[in-house]
Amino acid sequence: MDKKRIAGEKAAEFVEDGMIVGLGTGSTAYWAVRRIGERVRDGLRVQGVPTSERTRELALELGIPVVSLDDFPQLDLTIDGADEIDDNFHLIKGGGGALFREKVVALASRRLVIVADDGKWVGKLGAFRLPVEVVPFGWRRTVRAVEATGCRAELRIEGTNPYETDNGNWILDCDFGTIADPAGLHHSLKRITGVVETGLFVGMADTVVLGTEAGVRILS
Ligand code: ABF
Repeated sequence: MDKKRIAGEKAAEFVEDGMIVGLGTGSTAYWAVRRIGERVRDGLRVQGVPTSERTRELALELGIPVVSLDDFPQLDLTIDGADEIDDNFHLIKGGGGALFREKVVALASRRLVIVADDGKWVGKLGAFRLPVEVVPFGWRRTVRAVEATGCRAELRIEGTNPYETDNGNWILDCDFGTIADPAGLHHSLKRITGVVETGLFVGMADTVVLGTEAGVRILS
């Protein structure tokens, strides 16, 4: 059973004619975007706001009309993936390096639908290292300040260079262990000069579509 695929394709059914839809990043959201593309070819009229350059390319390839968030600041629905989902629907996102734009698009949406395989469903967040987007200037000082909040932070490397986000920033992958207070940790990190955004999406997800061996589970 392709859990990612059944979750993504099921979530694509939430898209209604005339909607402006946030298009997520990652291998699970891929299936939702792909299905939306098929429905567009069947006559569905939607406009898409991608959460990353690579999703933008995919959407254009699939014939989904792409618009900018600045022209369409209020979205009806965003479908996106996650790295971890806890019992309160708090998320860790950003394994794909797109957390900043994903959060901006999600915040602009009336409804955030998260698609994932059931391996992402965890009791407590933190087994997955928390991605934190930081400004390259002064990043070593920023690392020290981030680590002072209680983690081991590692600069994400791609090839031989720091991974660069669509926004020209870098990512720290931070091991906090189990995260008991996602909201508190997010705010502690956001107070650090040099931190742009964290991969903690607290209280943002409205619906979770999980792919399981037994089929799709829709949780709200
Ligand atoms: C994206 O989806 C990221 O926020 C997250 O890291 C990723 C999960 O990727 P996948 O669906 O490929 O497991 O939204």
